[in-house]
Amino acid sequence: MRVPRERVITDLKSRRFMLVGVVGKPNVGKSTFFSAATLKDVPIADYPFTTIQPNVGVAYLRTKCVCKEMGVVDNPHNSLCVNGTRLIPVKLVDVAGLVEGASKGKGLGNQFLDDIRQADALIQVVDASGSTDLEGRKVPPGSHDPVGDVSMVEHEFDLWMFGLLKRDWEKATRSLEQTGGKIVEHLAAKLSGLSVTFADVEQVVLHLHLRTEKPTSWTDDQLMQFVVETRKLTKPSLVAANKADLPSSIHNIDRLRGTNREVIPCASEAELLLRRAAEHGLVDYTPGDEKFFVREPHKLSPAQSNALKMVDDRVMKVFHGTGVQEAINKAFFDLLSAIVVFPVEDETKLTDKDGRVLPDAFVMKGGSTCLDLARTVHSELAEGFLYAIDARTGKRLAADHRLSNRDILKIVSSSKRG
Ligand SMILES: Nc1nc2c(ncn2[C@@H]2O[C@H](COP(=O)(O)OP(=O)(O)OP(=O)(O)O)[C@@H](O)[C@H]2O)c(=O)[nH]1
Ligand SMILES: [Mg+2]
Repeated sequence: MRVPRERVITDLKSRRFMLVGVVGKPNVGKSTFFSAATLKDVPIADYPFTTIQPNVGVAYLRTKCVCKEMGVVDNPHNSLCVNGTRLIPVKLVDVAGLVEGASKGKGLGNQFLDDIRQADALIQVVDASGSTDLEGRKVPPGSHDPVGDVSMVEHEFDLWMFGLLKRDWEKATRSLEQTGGKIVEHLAAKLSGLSVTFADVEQVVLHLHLRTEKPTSWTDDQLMQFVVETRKLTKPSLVAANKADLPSSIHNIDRLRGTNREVIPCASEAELLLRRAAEHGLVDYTPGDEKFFVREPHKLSPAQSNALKMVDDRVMKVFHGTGVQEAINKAFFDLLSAIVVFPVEDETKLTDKDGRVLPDAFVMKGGSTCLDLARTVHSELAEGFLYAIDARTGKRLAADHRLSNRDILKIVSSSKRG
């Protein structure tokens, strides 16, 4: 099927949308993953530091639509529905590669780290085939061990956050103790640009039993522990074990799994090829499918035929998918406990004001409330919020009612848009 190229999210800077960052050392396939997921043309090349400025784009979350359950034929507006599978826009950012020493300015230095400050979760792309060294230079496949790459990237992130806090640590903590200031507030203010909240800091400090009344006593090790736990909490990540189509990857994928991280075998180049072939009507393929179908084999050139056969033999038959969509879905649904909610204006017909059936699907953070949904739809709806109606049960729900995955809701508001 064809996923349209037009942008369904126009306001990419809006914080209404969760953001997932695609990170990793140079030359592992981050931009290929990003391009496959967003169909945005971005520079891809087999040398390090191809990407310098971040690329932001729209990918899709794949989930079962509610149309079949509700017995309706839908007419989506902000998303797509393909035979009962909803594809909902989400935001992805592809950034420059990170090398050891980046936190001290090596490679492109802190630029990369700045670009993922706002990310809610990270997909760390790894060259599982071991055909790039620690700095992303080409080496014979299988000659580099990718296991260490994962911890290198995490450690650089930690060193950067540590440096941010350490810069004025002595002075700031002394002054807090003298004036009765709160260390949790200080840390939250320092890290607010990284989407770290007061509640996040409080949780980590409590968990580590750090002495809040005497921050001058914290050792560097304790501050580093704080940083590590804060990263894990606020930038949860998974590993996309990329270049899985290369034979040397198989063994490394198991070894990466041995590090107790969520690891998804990935073949970004294969996904890009399938998405482009689908766009040109050559194959039937919806992102996340386990198989693809060639429409008219006789119309393919020998090169196209060979490329598709390779994808089938080395990727689809081995891994049952390219892993790109799975990584995106897992980042949102597992790491961020995201839910999908369907707002409607008429809770009996499941339509919007233009009569479109199940027009919108929104991806929201787990734990979001009816009022959060109103805010997501429109700020005016939230200002005049009265109650919501559950389209399945007809029940009224209060502002603080927590939403469930696949809820279909009408927001009743005193504002004009209600
Ligand atoms: N075999 C194989 N090669 C891939 C795959 N994905 C990417 N590549 C190749 O890896 C090289 C690097 O790809 P990029 O997407 O530019 O990598 P990057 O991580 O964005 O690189 P920087 O921007 O330089 O950090 C290119 O030659 C890609 O064609 C894959 O799934 N399989
Ligand atoms: Mg790149």
